[in-house]
Amino acid sequence: MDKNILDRIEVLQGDITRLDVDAIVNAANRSLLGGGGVDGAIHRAAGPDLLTECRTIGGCPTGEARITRGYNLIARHVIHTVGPVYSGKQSDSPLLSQCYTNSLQLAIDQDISTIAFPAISCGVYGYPIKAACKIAVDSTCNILKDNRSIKRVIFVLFSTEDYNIYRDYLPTSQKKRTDKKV
Ligand code: AR6
Repeated sequence: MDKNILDRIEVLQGDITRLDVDAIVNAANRSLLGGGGVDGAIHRAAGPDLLTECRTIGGCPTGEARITRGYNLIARHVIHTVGPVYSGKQSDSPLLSQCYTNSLQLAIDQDISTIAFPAISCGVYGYPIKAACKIAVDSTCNILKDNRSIKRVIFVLFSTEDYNIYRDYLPTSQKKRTDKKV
């Protein structure tokens, strides 16, 4: 992988709601009206105004992304995307890839230069973390290779096990930057 691309990618272990970035990505459901997991954590941290804005959007199809303000979050924006429910079919992987590419494209369109992703679909939606990690990193690198406006992409993993999978997938040059916790 191109060093210029990898220099803009980090892996952190911790709570995505605490990050100081232009946008954090939410692993939402199609209603965009909140739920459990990272979605619940983001709504709790952002406060009720986030739900009020989400109600005006009218939902989001799987693989697409929508943007709102961040309200009480440190992050200025939330990009809500809807991952696939893992089915083991070939259609899962392009849909998960679209979550990353559509979120990044939205960030580019909105002049967002720092963005953090959770492991979309890897909780309640059951996507195997190793396969999802490869899709997340490869899809992101594909966008970054043609783009200069995104300065920093952070993959935030809740568990040590998931964090180690991402760290192992990224090349050695990146590992020195991945030993932080938030
Ligand atoms: N920071 C970072 N990662 C987190 C956090 C956090 N605060 N909390 C959980 N994770 P999930 P999905 C990780 O289930 O699989 C919701 O109800 C978690 O460990 O949040 O896309 C929505 O409303 C896991 O690795 O999202 C949908 O109905 C990852 O975030 C449904 O769940 C994603 O787990 C979406 O399911």
